[in-house]
Amino acid sequence: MKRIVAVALALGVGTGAAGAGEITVVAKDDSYAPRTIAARVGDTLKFVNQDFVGHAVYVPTFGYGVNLGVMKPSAASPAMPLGKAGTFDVFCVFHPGMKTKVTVTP
Ligand SMILES: [Cu+2]
Repeated sequence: MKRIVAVALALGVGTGAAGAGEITVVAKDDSYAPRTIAARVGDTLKFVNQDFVGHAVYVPTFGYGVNLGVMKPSAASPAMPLGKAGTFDVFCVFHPGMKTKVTVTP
């Protein structure tokens, strides 16, 4: 019985205390919205492109580096799981001004 409770907690089920939410970031007009994101470990980020041009989501920060590839117009990125606490910036390969700052807390 104890083991089942532990698994439920690890999955963020039941208590609402743990992470595991999905946060949607919109790419539109060559910028990300929101520009700052407060997340919890266990949450996932998902990027949605509402622009008429492609965007390419990547994180250059050491230890958090990820490249989600190109999102065509009206497409979405693969989910980006947030596995550890910290702060990093998300950019677009094509548009240097596109940036959102993500802070992940335990
Ligand atoms: Cu872009």
